[in-house]
Amino acid sequence: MYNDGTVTTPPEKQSAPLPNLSTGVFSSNEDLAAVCKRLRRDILNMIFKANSGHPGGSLSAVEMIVALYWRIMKHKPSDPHWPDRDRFVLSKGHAAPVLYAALGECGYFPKSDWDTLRQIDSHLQGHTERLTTHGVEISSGSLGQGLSFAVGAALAGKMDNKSWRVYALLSDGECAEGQIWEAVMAAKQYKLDNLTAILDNNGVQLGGFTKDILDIEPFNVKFEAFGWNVIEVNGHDINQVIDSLKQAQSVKGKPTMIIAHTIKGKGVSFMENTAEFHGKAPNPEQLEKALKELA
Ligand SMILES: Cc1ncc(C[n+]2csc(CCOP(=O)(O)OP(=O)(O)O)c2C)c(N)n1
Repeated sequence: MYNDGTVTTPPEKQSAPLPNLSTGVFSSNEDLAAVCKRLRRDILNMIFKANSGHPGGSLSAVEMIVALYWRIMKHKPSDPHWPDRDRFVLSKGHAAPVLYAALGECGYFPKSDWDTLRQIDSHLQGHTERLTTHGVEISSGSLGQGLSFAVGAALAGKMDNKSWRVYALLSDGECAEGQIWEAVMAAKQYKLDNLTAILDNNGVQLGGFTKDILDIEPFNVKFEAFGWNVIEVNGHDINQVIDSLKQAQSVKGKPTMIIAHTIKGKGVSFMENTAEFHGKAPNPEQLEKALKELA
């Protein structure tokens, strides 16, 4: 358990030392395409081992998570509660494996913990748990709540004159929740230019295509009408994602919504653009095929 802020894992099981240990702030010059592939393999391996979990919406979010954790956010894996850290809010909490993959790769906890995904007593539950997992800012489960949390955090940062920023990752099906739009209005009202949300717009949810269940498009004019700065990117072009996140940092007086056009299940041919692998683990043959495609 990590709820007292201490790491209880024996030192020999800790992850490899991180770059830039003099400041503790994570930095890496690693090729990001390689990092993305590795995260996709991590996600599939941990979901396979658990024999349950959400591969589709985890795989679609890889480039956004890597852009944030490897290039954009100020964060210290050795000090998860560092007061000056940027805050990341995983609003689409079922995509916990992509966050666990990044946190493990960055050194927040030993990678061997991935093997405990979804087990009783593991700190890596199917939806994120703020009090037990280093690096997790919000407990999740109910879609629609994360943006409100992010608005509160961004408002607190402004009131205290802090320079840290807040990032939130949403999903398209999640935007059917009315609470998202309440938070969208509040963020505009309070001129939260320290808040950047990313919409993982993969067009597929649990039961099929979002347009067939509740068609929320066009997202761009909706968010603009609600007073947000809107940027659209190919969510699998990591350079576009990084550029958009940098642009958002210089926008004044309003929050930014990055609409990332993505593919559910990205990187694994038989998982792409289908609801079948929204919440299903691969079987041994499927895992083998997927890992070959991601080699
Ligand atoms: C309030 C709420 N209703 C239903 C669910 C069950 N649920 C989990 S994931 C999901 C579909 C999510 O689809 P989407 O938001 O598009 O996510 P992604 O495609 O990125 O995985 C649903 C309905 C939930 N977690 N919370």
